[in-house]
Amino acid sequence: AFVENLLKHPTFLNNQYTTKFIDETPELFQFRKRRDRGTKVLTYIADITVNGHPEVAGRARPHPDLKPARAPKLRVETPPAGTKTLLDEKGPQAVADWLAAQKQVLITDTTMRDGHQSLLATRMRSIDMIKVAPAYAANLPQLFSVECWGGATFDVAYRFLQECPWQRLRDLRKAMPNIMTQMLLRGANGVGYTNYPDNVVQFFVKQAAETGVDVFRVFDSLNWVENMRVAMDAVLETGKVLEGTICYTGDLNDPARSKYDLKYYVAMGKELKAAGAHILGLKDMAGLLKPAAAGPLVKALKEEVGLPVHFHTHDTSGAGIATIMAAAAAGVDAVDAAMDALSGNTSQPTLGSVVEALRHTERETGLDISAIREISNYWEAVRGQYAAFETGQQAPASEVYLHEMPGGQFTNLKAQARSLGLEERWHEVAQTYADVNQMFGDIVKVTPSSKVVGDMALMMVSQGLTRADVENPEVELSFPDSVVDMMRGSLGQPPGGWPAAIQKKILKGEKAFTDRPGLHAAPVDIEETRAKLVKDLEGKPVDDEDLNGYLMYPKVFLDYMGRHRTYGPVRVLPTRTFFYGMEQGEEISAEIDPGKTLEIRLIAVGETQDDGEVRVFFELNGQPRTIRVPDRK
Ligand code: BTN
Ligand code: 3PY
Ligand code: ZN
Repeated sequence: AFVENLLKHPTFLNNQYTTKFIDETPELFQFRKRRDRGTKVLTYIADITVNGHPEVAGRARPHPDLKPARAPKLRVETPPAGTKTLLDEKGPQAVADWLAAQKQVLITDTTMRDGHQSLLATRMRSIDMIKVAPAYAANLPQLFSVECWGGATFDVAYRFLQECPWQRLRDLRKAMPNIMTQMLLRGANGVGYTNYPDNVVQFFVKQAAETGVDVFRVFDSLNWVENMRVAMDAVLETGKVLEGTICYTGDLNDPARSKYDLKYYVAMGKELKAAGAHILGLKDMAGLLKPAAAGPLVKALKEEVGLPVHFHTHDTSGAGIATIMAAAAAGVDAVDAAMDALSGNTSQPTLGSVVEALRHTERETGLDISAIREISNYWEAVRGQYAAFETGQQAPASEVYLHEMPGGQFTNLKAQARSLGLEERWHEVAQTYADVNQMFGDIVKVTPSSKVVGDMALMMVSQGLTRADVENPEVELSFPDSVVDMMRGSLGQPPGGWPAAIQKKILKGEKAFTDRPGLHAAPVDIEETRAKLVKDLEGKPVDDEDLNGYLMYPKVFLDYMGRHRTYGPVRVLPTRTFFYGMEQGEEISAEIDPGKTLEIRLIAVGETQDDGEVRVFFELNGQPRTIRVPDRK
């Protein structure tokens, strides 16, 4: 519907005309194009100033005294050699061998991916990352990697931030030439929520490597290695680092949760090694690995699998650093942490505190704590801009050991519960989530399987159903689509398969499959899809990055392109302007091309006219400009 409205929109019609004009008048190209983008960006600012941004309506506002975020000074002119230098010179196996040989614990900074995904609903904009990236390269060159791509950031960039995720990756890669970038890849689910055809996953991985990903952390939402192979093989083909990943769930030291025991994890680790993984990822997406279990687990994986181990956790319970210390004592090679200002609670443990906790021990990290503080201070000011997306989570909670929700899902599900009017019944949702997990056979819960469990839990709480009701063959129920699809086999197989009785009830006679979902999806004709997309975009050329965006998220991508046509490159706007527009007399600058700046001043906002439009008066690089936008309030 958005695209339909857009097609009828006067601004769009106007822009369409302009585009044709440009195409047919090549000598005007440079000049027209620049002016045109300026008008588009002014249209966006005018629209937000008049109508507000729907995403922040009714939410907390940034503190009025909030200082602009200033990136720290670079301590050296040329970034010193780092892990990326090693990867480029000697390849991924050399990186893994080097990692295994280090005495210090290596650190991955997750601030630009999981940090804001878990604390700010993934809403951090590229401009806030790119500004500080050179400080990482210059001042923290000893980092193992910077996790800055994948997971939920891909679709959120298009969907809510009106920016291209590929451009973010390219810009970050360029700004940190010496440190490896890292992404989270959901195996056959790519960066989406369903299983994609094999060749879509292959095409995506190839492009991600080309645009700038160095380390691929590949996992499967049911820990089914069979379903990870296509993605893992594709990574191996690129010559980048393959971090084959085990998702941790349950409680290793609890005899009552014996499904996921040491033997299980070691066997999976061996499968991943045999599949070609350079590094073994241990992904504790909910923060369930307790300190007393971390030692034995890391030790067993190191000794019996023989790959360097990279540990990822969430601090939801507050016990994250204790677990990291236990893992470090047991010989873990690398750990994830988030910069202090975006750490803790559902995010990663606190990077500076991990560094301090390990100082003066055998496993001291070698990172400069004052450089960390400066970068964290930058993030503190950035975080303030995103007040609208804060979740209000005040304290860590041991309740995570009950529900086992991943850090990235927790706040999301809470928001969903709120929108269904179930906010007051959150603890019931948590208990029901745990019940659903048991009903489904005690599964790994991580995107997308975690979403399925969440959907089922919300349905049960909102309809007042207990686990016994759901399991009762006498009670007729209609299940969420995602639940039916998972039981059908579309996300793959959990260890031991699905519990037969509940699967039968959910599928209502439909047959399930137990082989790899990729075998049920015909390959996509990539060039045919490109041709169709070019047509849908009225002749605009479609490169492989755009095509990959479309293949992962057709509707989200097209909506993004439609808005891009009207509003232009809004990624260049400061975050406050992007979400709140401008105030009368305010002046901002936005770098629209390297070295080319738009100086924008808002002069005044007119009254709403009889035709429902508002005129907004600007100065753009000193020239008066009037923009009309509809008053939608
Ligand atoms: C969204 O899709 O909700 C977020 C992206 C921005 C949408 C723009 S903001 C200005 C204009 N007004 C709206 O209601 N949507 C567009
Ligand atoms: C994601 O898949 O986005 C995750 O963060 C899983 O933990
Ligand atoms: Zn995580």
